[in-house]
Amino acid sequence: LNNDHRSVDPAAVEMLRIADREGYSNIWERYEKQQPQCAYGQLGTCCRICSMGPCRIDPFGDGPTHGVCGATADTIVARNLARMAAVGSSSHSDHGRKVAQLLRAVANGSNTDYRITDADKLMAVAARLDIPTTGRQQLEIAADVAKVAIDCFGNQDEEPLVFLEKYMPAKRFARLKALEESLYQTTGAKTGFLPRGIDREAVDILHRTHFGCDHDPLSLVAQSVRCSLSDGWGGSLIATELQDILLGTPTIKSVKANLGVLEEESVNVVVHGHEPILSAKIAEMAQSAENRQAAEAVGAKRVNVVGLCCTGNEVLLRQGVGMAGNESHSELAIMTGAVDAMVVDVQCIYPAIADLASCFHTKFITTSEQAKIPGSLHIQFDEHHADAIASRIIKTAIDAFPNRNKGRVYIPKHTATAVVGFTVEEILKALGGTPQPLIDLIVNGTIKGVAGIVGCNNVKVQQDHFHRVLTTELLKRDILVIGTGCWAVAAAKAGLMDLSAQELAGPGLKAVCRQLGIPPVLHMGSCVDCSRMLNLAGAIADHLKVDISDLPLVGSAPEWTTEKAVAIGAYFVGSGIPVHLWPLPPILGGPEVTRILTQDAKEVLGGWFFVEEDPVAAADQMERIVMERRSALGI
Ligand code: BF8
Repeated sequence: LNNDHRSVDPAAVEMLRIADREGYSNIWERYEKQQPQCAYGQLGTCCRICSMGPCRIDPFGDGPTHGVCGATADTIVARNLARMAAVGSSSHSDHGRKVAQLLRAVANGSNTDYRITDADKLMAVAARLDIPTTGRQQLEIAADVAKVAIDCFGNQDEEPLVFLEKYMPAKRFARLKALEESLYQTTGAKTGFLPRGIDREAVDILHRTHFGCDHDPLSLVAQSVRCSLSDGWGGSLIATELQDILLGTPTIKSVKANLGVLEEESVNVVVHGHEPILSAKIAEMAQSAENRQAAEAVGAKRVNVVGLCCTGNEVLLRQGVGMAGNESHSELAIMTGAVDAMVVDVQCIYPAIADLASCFHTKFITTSEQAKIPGSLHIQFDEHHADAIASRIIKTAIDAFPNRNKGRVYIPKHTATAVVGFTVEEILKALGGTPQPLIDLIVNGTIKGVAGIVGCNNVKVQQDHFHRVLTTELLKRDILVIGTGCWAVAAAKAGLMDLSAQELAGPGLKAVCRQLGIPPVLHMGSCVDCSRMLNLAGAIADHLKVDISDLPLVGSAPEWTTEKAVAIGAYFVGSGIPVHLWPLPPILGGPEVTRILTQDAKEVLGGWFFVEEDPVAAADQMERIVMERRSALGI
């Protein structure tokens, strides 16, 4: 069954057989039709910035070496990379902005559909931001937290982002500041690494990559890192922290993952996208007595809300909602014929779903003004009327249920159990309130180090293969694996987050996991929750009074697809964490950019990128980095 070049997931393989038989279009089939893909695009040497172009640089030196304006391959590659980082950062950060605005609305009483769910988290965030809490009303404190967050977006001063300054470990902050100063002294030119305003850093990239502005690869790469840091320690962090305040900080729980979470006898609502302000409400309203009765009235057992991708991760961790799959599962879920509604908000949604859904009774519902898809049903979400709109969406799914063609329904039976919800708070709680026990285990070599993985699915790679092999290889080597996003879904589906996965770990890690009753692979959330990984790294670094780049930590983005992954990779590197990537990023046509990112960054930032196509070799390299860092620390 697993003998399919498209996926290692048996549920996917079953669905792909149906797709082949029925002729359903899907990413794999459309990818084949795109072959051969443009080599200039793959190398990053295609420029479409002005109307004298498009220009392209021949990397083999047979054709033009400069664009019409004179731009070199390195300028073109660096500009394209910077724009990817700006788009990725903007996507995460704009998500964070909406959460901050919602917190403000809850605090001032203009939104009553949401509330402060986690008061302890509110206090912890306020304390971090030096907002006074003693003797003050909860909503007053929430208003102040929201204001600091919102101000981070529009800050017009030259000072660094407040969230970044308050959360980033002191040594890392000092290193980036010193780097800016030393570059100024040695070159006489300003190069910034510490972000100022979240919106500003993205606009800065749009400006400096306009025709005839910044052509210096180093300067463009530096701004890409700065903008990405405004995502990791800004927009994404704000999204995570404020979602925890509003929706609750996830706690450790056991859940189910894979297409088998769909139920033949229930109304199935799949939430897909990124913003839990919507998906958490849908999961909540599905439980209302009114909706339960409505479902029963059409002959269904219940309304079964399940998740896909990152918004799936959000409701998985907070509400224990079943996880239908990662990115490449989104079309496969529709092909089961058992999805009554797929409800999407923003990011990582294939527009092809509209056509596919039209072959079934499935309602494909878009909800965001920022993500409209031709062929879908648009039900505009408005957080000020969230309960009513979520209920309307559920009613739409219930109304679709009787139209289901039962003869076409096929749900693969596969599910795996996953223990998830390892926020920094839960990890510290398990360790007795301090990172010291984890540090001791690392120092005495029981655990060699920690690998943080985030990644998508990418049709260029067999679905989940890289995720599974890399993760398993790292565990074997006593490296604790933490992560988020579609990688986390892959790991959950593969059973790597089940307690039985302890058996796959090396002796040290296995003993620790057994003692704590945890799996060796920790699900920390959605992609904005990569900020949780930064915070864990930061907590350890601050505890030891060292820089993140001193710690035996390493990152990877296997099967990466999106511009958000570029931003995450760049803010890991900017935070001092080396990052593995596969497939190849579109930079190899620029030798100087490639050198900066894979070599020079090591010295300057303490984090750098490396690429490796083979998951076992990638694990070898990651282990090597961990061991080098251990010996540099003298442990
Ligand atoms: O933000 S892992 S495909 S779903 S980009 Fe998208 Fe990639 Fe999945 Fe979430 Ni992250």
